[in-house]
Amino acid sequence: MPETPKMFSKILIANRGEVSLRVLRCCQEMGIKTVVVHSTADSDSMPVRLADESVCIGGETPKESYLNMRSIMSAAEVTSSDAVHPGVGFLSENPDFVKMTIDHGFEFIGPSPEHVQLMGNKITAKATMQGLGIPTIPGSKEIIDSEADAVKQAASIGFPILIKASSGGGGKGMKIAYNENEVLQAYRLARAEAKANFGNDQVYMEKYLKAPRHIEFQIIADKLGHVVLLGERDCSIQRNHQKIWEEAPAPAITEKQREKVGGLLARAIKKLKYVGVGTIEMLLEDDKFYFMEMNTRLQVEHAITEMVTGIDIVKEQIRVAAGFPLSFAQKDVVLKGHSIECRINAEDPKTFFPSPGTITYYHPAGGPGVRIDSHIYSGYTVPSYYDSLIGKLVVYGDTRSECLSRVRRALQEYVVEGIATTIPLHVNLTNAADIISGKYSIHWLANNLDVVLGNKKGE
Ligand code: MV4
Repeated sequence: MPETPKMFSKILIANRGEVSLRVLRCCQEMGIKTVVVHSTADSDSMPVRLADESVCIGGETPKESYLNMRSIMSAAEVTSSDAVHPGVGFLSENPDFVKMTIDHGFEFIGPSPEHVQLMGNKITAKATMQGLGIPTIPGSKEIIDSEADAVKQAASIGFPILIKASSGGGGKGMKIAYNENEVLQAYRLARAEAKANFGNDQVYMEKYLKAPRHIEFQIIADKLGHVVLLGERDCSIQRNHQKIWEEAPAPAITEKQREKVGGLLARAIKKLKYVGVGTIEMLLEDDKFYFMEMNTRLQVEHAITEMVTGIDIVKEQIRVAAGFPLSFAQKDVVLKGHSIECRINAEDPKTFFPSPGTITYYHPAGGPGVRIDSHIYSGYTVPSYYDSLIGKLVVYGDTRSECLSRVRRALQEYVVEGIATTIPLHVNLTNAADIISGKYSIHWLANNLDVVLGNKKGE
């Protein structure tokens, strides 16, 4: 007999910035006590101020603090926490951290270490999903471990080809070859880069899709075997693999496509006995979907899915980790309206250089359909040690057009002084013809920098 689940009394949040605050707010609403761990650079952060307890776990660099597993375990132990929420980035997809958390007697708010490991290896992830009937990009079945094999496989796949690192993600260790003369160099470079970045030089090969869209499906699964799809997001507007602007639902797909692909994915996830929130990243080209990667954590852009489903994804994530069933079934999930997220980064909007420093004045936008998830405040100093995300402007509208108008209006209201931010870049995006029409691929931003930098009107 399964035990009756018991909600956590205290959760340790092993992260920082806006996501730490997002999880903290959820815990407070659920009546769960919070422990926020922080580096010496984050002692005066908003999540630290709002938490029931906080523990300094190390120095400014991520390695000393947010990646310091032992220090985080000690903090969980001395505060008698029940569970650890890893947030996004840092240790959230590290199977050793998941194992360590469980071995110390805490619940990990996320999937099993086996699932995290399976999806962390892109070759095993792809083979698994293919075995479950998910379409994948044509390519090598296995690791390519010789130059002769690289040449042979490339010829059989057909050019252009893309070589990817098995431990990759984020685009590191990816090399394109447009013809047979480029294969060997691409292969050598991909292996060297993979080795340098991940300490693992295993690579594989795929047909290179020239201008796909990045569409990701949000799923959530409980320990009783229920799997529910929460629709999808288009995250094609990105720069150097950093997402900048995301939309839900994806403007380029039909209800029929959503149901077909979404159904396939939900059934695959159920067969895998996956538990927790997850995102299945797909590429869409010429009306065909292909599996790319699965992220086994909460994502920054989860909020736009919350806006169009009315579901608190973090709350459900915590509930399923504690062993409760999902509080809704697939038939209860109805996508309504449209949502857009603008990532507000502490970056120069023309050079994209980081712009840390003190915020001298802060006035967040408000009004109908506007949600801002941000840890910043007037007088806050953005440290230089971490990624540059300082907030998310998350907007809802009954239609995509109303949503866009609200994004434009909210950006006019939003004031952050003392540091440079990407707010002006988003203003230009909202006025670009291809953004207004919703016709863009993963290369749109790189190909339209003159529009985004305000040097050219987007019409
Ligand atoms: C691809 C691709 C085209 N063809 N695979 C980027 C990072 C990693 N997650 C996989 N990525 C890609 N894989 C094939 N066979 C293009 C990309 C890609 C990309 C994907 C999604 C969002 C932005 C991107 C930017 C550049 C390349």
